[in-house]
Amino acid sequence: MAFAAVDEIVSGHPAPQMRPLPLAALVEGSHQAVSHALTAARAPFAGIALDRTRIVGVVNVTPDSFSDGGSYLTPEKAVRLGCSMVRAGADILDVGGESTRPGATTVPPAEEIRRVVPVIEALRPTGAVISVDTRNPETMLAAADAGASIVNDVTALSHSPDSARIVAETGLAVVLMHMRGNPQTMQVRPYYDHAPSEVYADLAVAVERARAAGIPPHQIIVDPGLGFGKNRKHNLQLLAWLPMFHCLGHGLMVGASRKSLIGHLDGNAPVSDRIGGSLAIALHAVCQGANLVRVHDVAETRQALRVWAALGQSMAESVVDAGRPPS
Ligand code: PT1
Repeated sequence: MAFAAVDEIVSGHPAPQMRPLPLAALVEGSHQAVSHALTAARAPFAGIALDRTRIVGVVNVTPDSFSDGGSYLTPEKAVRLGCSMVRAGADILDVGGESTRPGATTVPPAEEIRRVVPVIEALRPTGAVISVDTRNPETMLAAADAGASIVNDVTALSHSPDSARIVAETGLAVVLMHMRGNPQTMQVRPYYDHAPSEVYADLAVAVERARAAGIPPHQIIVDPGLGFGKNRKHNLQLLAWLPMFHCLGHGLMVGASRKSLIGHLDGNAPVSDRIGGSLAIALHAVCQGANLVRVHDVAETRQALRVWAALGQSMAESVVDAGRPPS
């Protein structure tokens, strides 16, 4: 992955200003810290090399999950789904026992543990890296014991004062996702002066909290949290400003799969008809350097990413060919 150009962002009202920055300016004093954060190679995350975009498959063990109407509630079905995702090319399986989609109801940690632990244990032999989608420290601990190596927390470790310590002590890697509000109320008139700058600032605070708790920097991934306290304009703005998030100096995850954002852009298409839009956003995220894409449709995403990578390779070779004298 490479950058072709860099813009400098200067805070301002109503929106920050962008101005093109000569690449040479990146090595100068005042830009050095941010340019290092932007360009330093990302170390492996939970043992996974981030040399290309990796696929995170969503395994819901919830009766009210938005995308599959709860058909994966039973552990057996969830395990079967997870195994098929591994065969289809998922690098990570994200197992969740509490839906966080807009309007979802909360699940007590004991019930959440009852749902996710057997599934994590059963998925371990597949060799996939397991992530647990939870905001509860009790569940993080139980999942770590069961074999998970990543915590994906939609509250960016802010739900409990114990979370960051538990992640640090267990040696789990973590995804810090941005949410404004909580799943019950977050979609009630979300407001930002400029969503990308505010989400960026909130994530910087979350990263600082995680680092202060002793979580190693390379074990921290950030995620702007599409659909979590954001309307259609905010979501699209975040997607347009994705590259800025690399300046946090951490790997970047994007999750847009089957979300209502896609319905809003395509005549209220129902959840079952959002694969095309999901792939379009996944490819956009890849082009903006996303390290992880969180998806339901692993086989389709894998194919799109492979074809896209081959096209990118061929484009690069064509440029080289064009610059060479005819032989
Ligand atoms: C996500 C994510 C997640 N999304 C991470 N974890 C969900 N790291 C759960 C809608 O508008 O993007 N990143 N865990 C699912 N959440 C939603 C949100 C589902 C909004 C649907 C919508 O339809």
